[in-house]
This record gives sequence, C-alpha cells and structure tokens, in this order.
Amino acid sequence: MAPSATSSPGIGIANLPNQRHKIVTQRGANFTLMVCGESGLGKTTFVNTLFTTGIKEHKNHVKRHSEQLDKTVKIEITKAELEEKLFKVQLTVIDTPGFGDYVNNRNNWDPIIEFLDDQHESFMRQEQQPTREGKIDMRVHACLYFIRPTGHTLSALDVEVMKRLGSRVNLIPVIAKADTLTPKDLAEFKQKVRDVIVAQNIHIYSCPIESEEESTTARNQDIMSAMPFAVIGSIDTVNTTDGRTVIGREYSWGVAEVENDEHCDFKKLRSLLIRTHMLDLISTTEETHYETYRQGQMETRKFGDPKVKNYDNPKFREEEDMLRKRFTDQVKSEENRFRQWEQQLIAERDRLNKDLETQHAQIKSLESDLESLYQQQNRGTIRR
Ligand SMILES: Nc1nc2c(ncn2[C@@H]2O[C@H](COP(=O)(O)OP(=O)(O)OP(=O)(O)O)[C@@H](O)[C@H]2O)c(=O)[nH]1
Ligand SMILES: [Mg+2]
Repeated sequence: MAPSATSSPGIGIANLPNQRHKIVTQRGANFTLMVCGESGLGKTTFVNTLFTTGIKEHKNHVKRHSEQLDKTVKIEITKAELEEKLFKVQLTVIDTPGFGDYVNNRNNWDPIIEFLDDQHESFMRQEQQPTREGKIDMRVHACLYFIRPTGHTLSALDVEVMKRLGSRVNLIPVIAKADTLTPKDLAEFKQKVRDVIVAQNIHIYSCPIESEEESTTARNQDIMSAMPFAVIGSIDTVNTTDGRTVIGREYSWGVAEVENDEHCDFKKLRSLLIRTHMLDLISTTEETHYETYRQGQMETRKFGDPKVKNYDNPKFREEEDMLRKRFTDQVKSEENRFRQWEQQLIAERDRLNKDLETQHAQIKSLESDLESLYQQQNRGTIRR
C-alpha cells in the first residue's frame, strides 16, 4: 500500500473499498443460511435444489444424499466451499425440523430460536477470551422462512414465529411450492403476505436499493419487489415440450421450472443469497443482530456470567410439577414407614428391658435365698 500512497495525491481513501475487497478475498468469508418453517413445505428439497443448481460445480462440494426426502427430525448442517474470481466463501446451510404437526405445537420452534441465540452467545464468549484468533462462527446470516401456499394469508403460527425470527436474524420470507398456485393467485397471495408483514410489524430483511450504478439499482429493485420469494424445489432433470432439459417438476400439463423467472423467484433468491447481497447479509448480521444480542445480554447479566436458559415451556413445567409431587409423596411414605419401624423398635426395647428387670429381680431373690442358706449352714456347724 505504501508506494501508491506516496505516488498518488491525497491520502488514499479512494482505495479503501478495494482494500476491504482484498482483505475479504484473502481471508474468505463465512456465510450461514438457515431454512425453517412448517413441516412438509419443501425445506430439505430447497436445500438440495440449491446444491444441485449452481453450487455443485464449485470444488469441495460436500454432496448431500440426493434421496433424503424424509421428515427432518434434527437440525442438520451441510458445508460447502464456493469460489468465484478468487473470492472464497465457506457456505454452511442449516436445515431444521418442520414444526406445526404436533397436537400441541406451542413453542415447538423454541429449539430454532435457541440455536440462533446460542450462535451469538458462543461468538460473544469467544470474543471475551484473551486469544481471539480462530473463532468458530456459526451465526446465521439469513433465515428463509417457508410459508404454506394456501392462497389465503399468513397463519397465526407464521406471524408468531416470524416475529421472533425477525428480531434475531435477517429474515427472508419464502412462499413454498409455488407450482401449486396459478400466477394470478400467487400474485394476490404475495400481496396479502406483504400486508400482514407490515400490519404485524414483522421485521424482514430489506437490502439497500440505491447504488451509484443505475443497473445495480434496477437489479436491487427487481430482487426486492419479488419478496416474499416464491420457490419451486426439485433436483430432477426433466424435458420441456420445447425440447429443453431443465431442473423442475413434471406434470401432465407441463413442467414447472426451477430456474425460470416466469415460473418462480428461485433465481432471484439464489442471486440475493450467494451473489449480490451476501456481504450485506453478513454485515447486517454483525452490526444489527449480533450487536442487539450483545447489548441485551450485557445489560442483563454480569461479564462472564453464563446465559440464563429460559425454558418457559408449559410441557416442561407440568412434568416438573409431577416429578416434584411424586418425590414428596415418596418421601412422606418412607417417613411413615420409618416412624412405624421406630415405634416397633421402642416397644421391643421396652419389652426386653422389662424381661431384664424380671430376670434381675429373680437373680436378686435367688441370691438372697442362697445367702440365707449359707447363714443357716454356718450356724449349724458352730453349734456342733
Ligand atoms: N409441488 C411441490 N412439491 C414440493 C416442492 N418442494 C418439495 N416438494 C415435496 O414436498 C414434500 C416434502 O418435502 P421436504 O423437502 O421433505 O419438506 P420439509 O419442509 O423438509 O419437511 P420436514 O423436514 O418435515 O420439515 C416432498 O414430497 C417433496 O417432493 C415444490 O416446490 N413443489
Ligand atoms: Mg426437511
């Protein structure tokens, strides 16, 4: 940097964007994406689609099992390395179990919220250590929330979960299975979802629109106007009627194409995530969400104190009450048993003591009998 600073006028601030670019290029970036939402909406399929289209050709891709379309039952983490024009990105995708199919589905998204907070927590604790090199960072930079394509509106569950997510992470709403709605219904549904998001004051990610270059501004506008992104997930290669081979879902009426802007917003979403706005997602996570978490924690607890786990789950509370009652009952019945046993022991001791006394008395009388016999005998011998 030194030669350019001396040879060019000014102090070289104009070079800063390039410098930042260079630093990031050398170090590479970590990008973590999470998918969540109700069960069976195609989250796992979407992750597989993402890996099949676009990420596969990059080196070191950790291939997922392509047949894995079972219900996801635990948080699953997949890593891949992307490289584009010397820019390296360690991509981590987190697939989560769907919620909403339990009888009592209150709070069954808690593990997801906890996971998000835990990543901030773990990073914060590492920052508090004397050596801060080689930190492990799994803070989630973007969370795709899958919405059921009902055509009506967001469910109460969606609203509740999205509110919680939006205050912690860059939340990106996604309409699942876009091929199940007609273009007209899809457009109407999108508007309804947008209205609820505004009415309920749900925080969703919005990227900076304005840019020095007109084409970039137009592209940003185009991407943001597609929110909530409608997606189609598939890893199957199918043939269209006009003879093209595409990734999509085949129906009797034709093919729903994943990478076709006329059919869904998959390409726009992928572009936002891994091309155009990755750095913005990373920096807003750092500057907004992590900072909010850090400040919140610093205000409520002392430096170095462990995080308070807030399990306000009624199911746990019920179980805890039951356990406590069982424990008290058991202690009580044991106490009763001991008391009876003690009584029996006391009675037995008294009986034995009485026996002992009678025996003592018998011994005493026998001894005095013996004494008097001795005396009588002694008197007889003296007389003789
Ligand atoms: N029509 C249609 N079906 C889809 C789409 N994406 C996935 N599916 C189907 O939906 C079903 C569920 O897909 P998954 O990817 O397992 O759903 P999930 O959200 O991961 O489900 P959980 O792991 O239970 O939360 C599968 O039969 C998929 O083939 C889509 O875009 N359109
Ligand atoms: Mg799944």
